[in-house]
Amino acid sequence: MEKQHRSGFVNIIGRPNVGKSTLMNALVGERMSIITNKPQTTRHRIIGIVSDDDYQVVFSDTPGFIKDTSYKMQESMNKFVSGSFKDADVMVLVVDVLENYDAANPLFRKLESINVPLYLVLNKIDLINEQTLFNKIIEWKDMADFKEVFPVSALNKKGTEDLFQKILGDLPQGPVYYSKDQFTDRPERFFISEIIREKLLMNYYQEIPYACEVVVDAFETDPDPKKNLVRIHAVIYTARNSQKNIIIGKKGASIKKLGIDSRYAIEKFLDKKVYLELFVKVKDNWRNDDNMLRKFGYKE
Ligand SMILES: Nc1nc2c(ncn2[C@@H]2O[C@H](COP(=O)(O)OP(=O)(O)OP(=O)(O)O)[C@@H](O)[C@H]2O)c(=O)[nH]1
Ligand SMILES: [Mg+2]
Repeated sequence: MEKQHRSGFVNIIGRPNVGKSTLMNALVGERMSIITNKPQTTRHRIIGIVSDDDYQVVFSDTPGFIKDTSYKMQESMNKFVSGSFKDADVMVLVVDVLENYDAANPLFRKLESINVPLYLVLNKIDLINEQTLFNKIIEWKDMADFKEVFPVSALNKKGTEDLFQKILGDLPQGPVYYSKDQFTDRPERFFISEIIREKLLMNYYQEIPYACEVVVDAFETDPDPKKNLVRIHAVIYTARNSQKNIIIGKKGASIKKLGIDSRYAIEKFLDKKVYLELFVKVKDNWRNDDNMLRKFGYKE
């Protein structure tokens, strides 16, 4: 008899900077979500699909839940997190093993309403010793109705395969949601804009990268296949003119470096040569502007 097909949605949630995107990339085995050492790196819900003949797991990476929002953009980011509570077959809460439980955080309070298997991932165990880990497991294990606690180092892919196998066991019988050769539902353009945003976060300080959004508005493959070349035109939107000047830098030095770093990473991602043009535009206070948030995909 043929084996039943199992499938489902596995949604990864947690506070900013705990390693959700690193975990999702480790589980999917692809570099999909951008990762930086700064909080609020991920701004959208990004899916990564793992398929085999008899299963399909659809992982969702989500933005880190922001306790105190200052912009409408962050409210939208939190809405992406809330949305992930509604369609989950399995939920994975990721915490940094060094963080403490915060009873006042609405994210943790929302855990009570989850009625699908909920796993706790204590991430970054490479940073602590066994005694500390033991204490942390005791501290966290009863904070919600966790089906199991997984000590993990997403960075070193330690413990991630066990987690994957456990998740597979929880998946209900279900249909093939996406084509079996598909890794995600977003176009290449989205991932390219994310790579540029990753380089913005790495190259600029304080508020600057947070005030930026990147839109790829042209993506053309050279008609000559021997060239193996794509031409990309991207716009970096900033919230103020002074930020635009900082992005560009003295005699354009800063944006030149950003362009080089981005091009290198995009070439690796696409496995093609890339010709990249970056432009900077100002959209005053776009993080509170409903129209701009719609244009940038933060609102319906
Ligand atoms: N030492 C260590 N660092 C890790 C581990 N997992 C992730 N990190 C680091 O933690 C930082 C944040 O990782 P991300 O995966 O971007 O975290 P995130 O939860 O997606 O962050 P947001 O998108 O901002 O919410 C990066 O510097 C990662 O390299 C781990 O297992 N061990
Ligand atoms: Mg992230």
